Amino acid sequence: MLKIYGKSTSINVRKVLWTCAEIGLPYALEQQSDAHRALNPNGLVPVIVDDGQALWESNSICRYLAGKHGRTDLLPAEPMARAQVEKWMDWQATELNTSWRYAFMGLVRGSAAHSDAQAIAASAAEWNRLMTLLDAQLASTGAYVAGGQFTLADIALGLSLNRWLSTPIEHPALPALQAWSNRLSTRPAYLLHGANGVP
Ligand SMILES: N[C@@H](CCC(=O)N[C@@H](CS)C(=O)NCC(=O)O)C(=O)O
Repeated sequence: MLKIYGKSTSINVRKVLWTCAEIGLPYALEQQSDAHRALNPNGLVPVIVDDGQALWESNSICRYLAGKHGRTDLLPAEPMARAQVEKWMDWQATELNTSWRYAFMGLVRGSAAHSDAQAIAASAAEWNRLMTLLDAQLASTGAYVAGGQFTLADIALGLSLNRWLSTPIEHPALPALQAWSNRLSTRPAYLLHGANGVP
């Protein structure tokens, strides 16, 4: 059986758990330990072990699972359609994650190293700028992040959406983002692993 190392409350682990739920894939969730640290030189989770091979990086794991189980609805086979999904996943892991870190660590985690009010405000402003960019993309698709269908991009960014909504910053009114949030909330797997009260 697929083994997943990590906590069910960790945002990057939740991407993998949500993907498994969409696929209907059973798994065994394992505690973080020396075992996972031996498999991932970064010491981070998630790490999976499947058919005796280890893999880390949450977005790569989600792509692997969709590919292995033939879920071309979640990750299209056609190169350009696939790249459009991957593009938004990459954007989440790079541009978007970089924007929110300071504000989230200061406001939600209460980190003393992230308590500078100006830096929090700058981080929140950049986070909102990028969520506004995402809102424009959702307005243009009228449904999901990469087009008319739910894909892995909605999983990666759906967890970011939940974190944004859960962080006490000023949230601009973003109607397409709100409609997408409502659309995601009809999915049991989002309610279980995304909008479940954990930022
Ligand atoms: N780029 C990595 C980031 C992984 C990451 O930051 N994982 C966090 C949890 S969300 C972690 O392992 N933190 C240390 C810990 O929980 O011990 C990915 O997407 O998998």
